[in-house]
Amino acid sequence: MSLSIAKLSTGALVAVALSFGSIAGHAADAPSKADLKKHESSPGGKYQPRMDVLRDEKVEQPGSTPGMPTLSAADYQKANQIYFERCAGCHGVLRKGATGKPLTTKVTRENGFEYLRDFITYGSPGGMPNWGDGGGLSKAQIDMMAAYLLMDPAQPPEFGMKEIMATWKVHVPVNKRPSKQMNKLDLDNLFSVTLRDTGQIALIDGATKEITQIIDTGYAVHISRISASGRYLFVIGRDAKVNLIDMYMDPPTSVAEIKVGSEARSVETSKMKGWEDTYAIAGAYWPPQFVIMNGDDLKPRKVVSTRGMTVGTQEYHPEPRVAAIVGSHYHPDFLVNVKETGKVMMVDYSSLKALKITTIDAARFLHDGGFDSTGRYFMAAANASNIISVIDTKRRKLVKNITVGTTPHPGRGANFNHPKYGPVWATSHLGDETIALIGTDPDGHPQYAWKLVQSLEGQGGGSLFVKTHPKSKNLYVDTPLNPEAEVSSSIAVFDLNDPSKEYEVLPIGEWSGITEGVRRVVQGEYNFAGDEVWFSVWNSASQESAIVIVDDKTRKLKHVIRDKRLVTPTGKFNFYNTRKDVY
Ligand code: DHE
Repeated sequence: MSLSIAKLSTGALVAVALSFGSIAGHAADAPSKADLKKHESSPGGKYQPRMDVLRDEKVEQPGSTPGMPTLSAADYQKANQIYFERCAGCHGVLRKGATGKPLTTKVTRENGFEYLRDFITYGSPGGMPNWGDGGGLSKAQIDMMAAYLLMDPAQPPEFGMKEIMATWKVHVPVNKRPSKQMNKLDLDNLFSVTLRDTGQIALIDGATKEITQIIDTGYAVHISRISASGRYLFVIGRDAKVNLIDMYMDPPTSVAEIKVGSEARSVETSKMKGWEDTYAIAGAYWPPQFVIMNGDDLKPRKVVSTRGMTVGTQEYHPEPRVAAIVGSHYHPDFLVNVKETGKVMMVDYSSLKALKITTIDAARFLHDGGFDSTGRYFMAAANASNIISVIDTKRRKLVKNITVGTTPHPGRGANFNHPKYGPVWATSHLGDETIALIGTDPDGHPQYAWKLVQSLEGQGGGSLFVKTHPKSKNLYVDTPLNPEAEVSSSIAVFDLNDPSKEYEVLPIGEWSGITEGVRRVVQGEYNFAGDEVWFSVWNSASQESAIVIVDDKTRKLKHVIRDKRLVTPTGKFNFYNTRKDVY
């Protein structure tokens, strides 16, 4: 096919003379049907970031390049939407590569239209899913995407202080707020529950199990974090909107909001002694940056870009996303996981005017993570590198990169005292059935510290979260992204007196009483007392979902919360456990 076509539209493409001879050449490299199926259904494949918010932002269409196709304005926007929704998570917003390969014009133009079209259609054994052949895109859409990739990449807008300020709203100023708690809520045993698809959170009382309030937050709301004093609840949406909710008001009220970018996933608050509630921080996927704000009204104070060099090969990365952020208990530091460069930025917030950042080389593709039981060591999962990086927050140093199973995904992980190895921290994996236990006690058990001391075998891959509690003898492992319905709707529970003992399966989906939908069971969360563990039964927005509560001692069903306001509940954040890093 000659690419010297001035303008292609979805319809027009069909009329373009395509050279099927060369396609046949590529088709010989196409993976087998069995492989295609594998890519479609792999848990890792399902769990890639979607830039759903950026997708809807209008971007300027790049000018045409001689010899290269160009799309009509309408098709360009359509292609752009598909790219942000389905491709940018792996290949990067600017197409410079992330966990997926770069798709710069240098690469795409070298390969040409037909190659791209085949590649998109069939995928590759390297992990790219097949988008054709029932993989989600029509032939016309694939042609459009092949042409789109030959054009210069779209450049979504930056979001600097001016844009951030323009979104900042204080609904109730600090001096108009109460000085003590005016409601009767038990703030230690309250849960903030993500209602993903309605862009809301539900506050649920731990004792009565009643929804006390629904609060509007950002789009496809992601996580909640609680300030060190327990007064403020921070919630972040995928649209990078942060809501600050004052839990002293009656009823609790969103007193301020702000947008820190176009796409985001993480928010945290200052936890160091003497700095409680002083600052909040939110990290963005786009633009690649984090923003430090006042803890009581979200006034933005400092915007810091994360663009820079990768660990190892030290190549420039133009869009390293901010993943998990934790607040240090040893220094006035935020620890910011920068995904694509593989660096943990320890941001000393004691002086915002002379910001000191200790940049630690960890491993590429940092995602989630949490503290060990002492709160000193940050265990960060570099998921696509199969590594847990251990950072000593006291000495501001990397302790070790530990290789675990395929695609670790701990959430914040789980800490317990192992009968043989002493204190350990656990993570499960998206890509295999194992649960990795890492020794975390360099003083009491130096021979096991920072080693993968045991690998338990769970129900299967597709796990996202593990959970236990200092008072519990159980370790719960979810598998919401496992392709088997029976596995994704149940939980494996291990006995911590003897972790090598066969796990028990709790049929949480069945216990919910809901019979429709996939009933994905996700993210265990303990109550304040540590004697109940709550699981979400996550169905699509048009179906019923629930929260199932298990009695931790007996592992028996204790209660089911079914309420029509409980739409797509996913993350649950007990106020006490979240603020004190109990997990
Ligand atoms: Fe999450 C935490 C990113 C999909 C539920 N998720 C996180 C964190 C990041 C992240 C960076 C850590 C925040 C922190 O600690 O500061 N999540 C992403 C993605 O990029 C991804 C893969 C795709 C996307 O486009 O967002 C993604 N996450 C999901 C889901 O599909 C889940 C299961 C359901 C949902 O609500 O969207 C989900 N993520 C969660 C939860 C946490 C989380 C419940 C907090 C766990 C905790 O215990 O702290």
